[in-house]
Amino acid sequence: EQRWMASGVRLARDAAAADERDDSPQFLADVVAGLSSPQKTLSPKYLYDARGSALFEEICRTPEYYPTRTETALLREIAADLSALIPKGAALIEFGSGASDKTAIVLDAAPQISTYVPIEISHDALDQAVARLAQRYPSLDFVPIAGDFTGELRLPESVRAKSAVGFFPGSTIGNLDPAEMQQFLLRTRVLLGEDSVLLVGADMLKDVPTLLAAYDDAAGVTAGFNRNLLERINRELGADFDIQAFRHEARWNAGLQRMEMHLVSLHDQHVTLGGMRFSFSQGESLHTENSHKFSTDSFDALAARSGWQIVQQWISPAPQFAMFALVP
Ligand code: AVI
Repeated sequence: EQRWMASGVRLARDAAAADERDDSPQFLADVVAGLSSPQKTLSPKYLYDARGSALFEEICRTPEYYPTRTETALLREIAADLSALIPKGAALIEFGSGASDKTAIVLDAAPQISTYVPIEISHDALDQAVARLAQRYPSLDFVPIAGDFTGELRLPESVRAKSAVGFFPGSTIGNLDPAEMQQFLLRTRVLLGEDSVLLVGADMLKDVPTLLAAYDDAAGVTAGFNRNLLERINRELGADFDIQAFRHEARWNAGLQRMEMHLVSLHDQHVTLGGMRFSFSQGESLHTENSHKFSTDSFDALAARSGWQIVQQWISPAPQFAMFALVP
């Protein structure tokens, strides 16, 4: 068991080394394209380097950021219902597993799960999560996959032979654009197969002050998380962003039903990156994240156009957060 684990962890590290070599040309290309568009934009997936992942964990502990606490309490409440949906010997496949904090609730409630497959872009987070869970669940098989869960994924044969239970908590789905959400759900349907269940956590529409506070906490942790993206670009791509010359802003976009994070330029300035110069005028923003909020109807419509249907749903008391169980 121990040896198996060690090789699982090594596998993730090897993939990490390969990814680090390959990541930066894509990162550079994406940043250059994002800074060249009329509304300057960066993909939220780049928020999660080691520092960004640590800051996100810290956001989850702020009093204003209700989603994590609310979803955790909801999962505990519905654990027996979830267990009833999970077949014996199933593989639990988690998309964007991060610190795998909520996984233990499902694993405790459903000891019939034989295999855990965390898929996570941050190699550090993946390694740490697997090491921690392996101690707590010594008879569980681990198949960690270091990678981007929005990309093309393949599961090893040993996993494909089992009933698949997909787990996508945290309302991470809300960080995708609508077309990406649909693509993710369509791909996941193929990946998990006909007999699968997909458990998706989704943050629900609610009053705007609650939302604004959650994305702009008083201690400034979310602001630091947002600004860290510029620090990462400076560090990894040799840019010269003046971090202090940008302020964090959380906005509610009512038309598109989403929270947005922006970095707003405090004055006219320019930034150099990869031999190019990008100008920011005072008040111009760099859009760094969307976090879509759902209603039962909007989630149902999304599932329906992505080849899934809701078989069961659980919604917490306010601030409302939902868990949806989908089947093909
Ligand atoms: C990871 N994701 C679901 C978080 C969210 O709420 O959209 C990321 C985050 N951004 C700012 N605060 C938290």
